[in-house]
Amino acid sequence: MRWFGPADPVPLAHLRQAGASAVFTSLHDIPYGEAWPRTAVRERRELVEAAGLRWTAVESIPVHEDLKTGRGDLAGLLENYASSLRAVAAEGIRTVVYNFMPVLDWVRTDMAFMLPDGSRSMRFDPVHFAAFDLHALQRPGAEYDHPPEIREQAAAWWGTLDEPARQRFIASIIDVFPGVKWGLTLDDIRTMLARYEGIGESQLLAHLERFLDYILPVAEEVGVKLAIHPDDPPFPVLGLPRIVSTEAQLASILDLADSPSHGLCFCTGSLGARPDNDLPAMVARFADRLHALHLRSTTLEADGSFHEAGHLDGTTDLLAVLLSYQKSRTSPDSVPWRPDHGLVIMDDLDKPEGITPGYSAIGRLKGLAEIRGMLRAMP
Ligand code: CS2
Ligand code: MN
Repeated sequence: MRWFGPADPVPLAHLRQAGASAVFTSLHDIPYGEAWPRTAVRERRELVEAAGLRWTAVESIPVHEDLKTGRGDLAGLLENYASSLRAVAAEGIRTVVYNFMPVLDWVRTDMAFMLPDGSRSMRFDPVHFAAFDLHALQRPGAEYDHPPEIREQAAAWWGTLDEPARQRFIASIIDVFPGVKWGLTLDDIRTMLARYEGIGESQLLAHLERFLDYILPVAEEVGVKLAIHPDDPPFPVLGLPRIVSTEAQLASILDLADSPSHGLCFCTGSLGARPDNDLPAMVARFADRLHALHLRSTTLEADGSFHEAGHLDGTTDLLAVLLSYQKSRTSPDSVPWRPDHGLVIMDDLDKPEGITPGYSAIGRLKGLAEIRGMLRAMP
């Protein structure tokens, strides 16, 4: 299970009671780009172990924006990242998840989407996202990125929101980074976007390659496996380049380096939001390069929207993914996995403030139980 540290409203004891034996966690209080001191890693590890769990994967050591844009003190940032890797390795943690998504981590347009049974889910609607881009952010050139009929519907929908509703909607898009609250404003996002001026996919891929060239030798030396997390959603947003969304892109990334430390965090939730991603086939193709698994399902809607589904429901067939993985993997190394997100159900519905978006207690417990059941029953 994922744990957001001592400030997480879901305590370690509850994760253990839910059936978890280990956690994915991070030192969320350390600003992006700074080196992690080994003592801080050790204290966190001891906290996890005192609760009867293991710290099996670091999610994430975030990659600073300057490394993605290629501007700033790159040498210092690379060395800090390397020293964080040394610190976690010295404490016995061998898997590190990261992503290379420009500006934003994952994006949804509705954080409280009601399903027919009263559960709450998170949804992405291209019309609402266009409203954000065109009317809230007012990004120059945004009109070229949304088809005319979407633009029309976006304008109409934006017109139905009063000012407080607009502010709530904006906050739910720009300030949802895992485990931290930065209080970003629209102007901050505009500044961050401007740094990507002139950076297309090939440039971003080159920046990833520069990062890997420096970091992989260190990772190999200390025995850490890096796992890059896919883009969520897996298509370009806000005119930004995306390089971790499709099977072809995953293959290009793996081709950047032939290193046992270089692999993927296969997130079925993120990748499954694209109908052309054939997840059982992808898992078979990359089986020996998967260093972490995030398991979750998504329901694709007819109009291009999608929402997060229960782990056994939705468009993604998780059992087919797991069977394909089992059949194709030849490496004897075990891979850390976790349920990625969960619905908000039952008692959690009454505590909206106490839930980290995506990381409810009971909905994830249900997902974990379903996945453990599948694994136990698999041949
Ligand atoms: C996670 C990502 O909550 C989620 O969807 O899977 O936020 C993930 O932790 C990061 O992108 C990995 O760097
Ligand atoms: Mn994920």
